[in-house]
Amino acid sequence: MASTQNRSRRAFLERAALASAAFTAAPLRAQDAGNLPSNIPQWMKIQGEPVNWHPYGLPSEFEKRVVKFKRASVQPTEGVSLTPLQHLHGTITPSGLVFERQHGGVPNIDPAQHRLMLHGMVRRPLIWTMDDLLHFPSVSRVLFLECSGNTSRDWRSPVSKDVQQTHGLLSCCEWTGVPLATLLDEAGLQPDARWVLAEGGDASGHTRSLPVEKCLEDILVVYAQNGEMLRPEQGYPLRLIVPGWEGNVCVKWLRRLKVGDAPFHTRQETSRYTDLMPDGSARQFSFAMEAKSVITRPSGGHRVTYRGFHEISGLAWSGQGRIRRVDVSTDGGRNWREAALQEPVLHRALTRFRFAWNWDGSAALLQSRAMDETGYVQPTRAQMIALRGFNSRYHYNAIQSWGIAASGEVTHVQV
Ligand SMILES: Nc1nc2c(c(=O)[nH]1)N[C@H]1C(S)=C(S)[C@@H](COP(=O)(O)O)O[C@H]1N2
Ligand SMILES: [Mo]
Repeated sequence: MASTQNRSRRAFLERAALASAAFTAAPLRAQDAGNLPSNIPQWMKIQGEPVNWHPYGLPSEFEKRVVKFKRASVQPTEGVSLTPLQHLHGTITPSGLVFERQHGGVPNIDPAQHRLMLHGMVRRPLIWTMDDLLHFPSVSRVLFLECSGNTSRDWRSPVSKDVQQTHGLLSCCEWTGVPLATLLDEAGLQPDARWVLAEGGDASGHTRSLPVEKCLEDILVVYAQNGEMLRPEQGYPLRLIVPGWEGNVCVKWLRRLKVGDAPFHTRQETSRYTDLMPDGSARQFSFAMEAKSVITRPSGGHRVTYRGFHEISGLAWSGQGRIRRVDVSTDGGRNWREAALQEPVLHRALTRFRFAWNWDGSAALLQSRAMDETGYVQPTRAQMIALRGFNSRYHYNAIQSWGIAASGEVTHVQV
């Protein structure tokens, strides 16, 4: 059985290799021809740029299009800029491409002047310097960060053109810092402590309440991202990372934690970041990001240029745990087949999936469907609308569709 599968897979790949060889050779521009085999290219004939040309390395000048996209907003300091998921590989978002959601601009904080205060229902209120925090036992975890407003722009109709615009409020980094539990333990929680208020040090007065169980379970107070100190946009010098929960509670430029016996009902958890339901009631404290996935290649704005083998590739994630399985459909959800997951599949991190596809040149409808380890299955758009209606702004996680025309053009469609 296995060997039959291997044989047919090999035959498929051989066919695919032939097909792609026939279609991918890019047309030559006259000025390039001298650099192609069997000539010696220009860049082998002279010395290259000096060692340490950029003491802080930069991407190649040929990658200039791989940038964040700032969505139009009323004020320059309020709004979002989105991660270019269509250009990324693997699962880690380079620090310079992590999406931004700013409510009051990016403060420029001198870490020597930054303090973290912990007070309220604790036995011993404390204030730490950055240096103090760097001396606590540290942990590193790879975790996704997703704004709960991600994908909600297209709730009513497919206005976004590409995956950067549909799903770009999503990133995944290795974060390093101190477990919040360690800091709470230092101060000593009083017996009635139930909620912790986190306050950011930007001009927006960003504050959110977090249940004490989650604070003790896995919330991190982080100072580093992908091996270096946080970027200013991501909360330098200190922020919360709340594994699997909406980005809004990952308070940046963290300056104060206050322990109480009830939630604090701040602006960001009453007027905003609540979910209006079809019956007119509103869900509050809907923290967890439910399982979701999206195909990033091919995706909106791409063009499939040849018949034959293509690797469909995308990302899956769940705030409730590990991704267990991703299915891919090329016919709008009539038939599903299981995609391969890139190991290791990490808890509450992005997971890369891949699916071998032979495009026959006819119109197709690509979809992916994630299932997490709790057994939760990503809903269809119809299920999502039936449950949530059209008046909500957060936590849209329905299956995404990309239409492929016979011309190879890929567009955002909704089914
Ligand atoms: N202090 C502060 N924290 C904040 C915000 C903010 O504007 N100010 N925005 C929140 C929102 S809505 C999200 S989605 C995440 C985004 O984190 P990022 O900008 O690092 O991607 O930060 C959250 N933390
Ligand atoms: Mo957000």
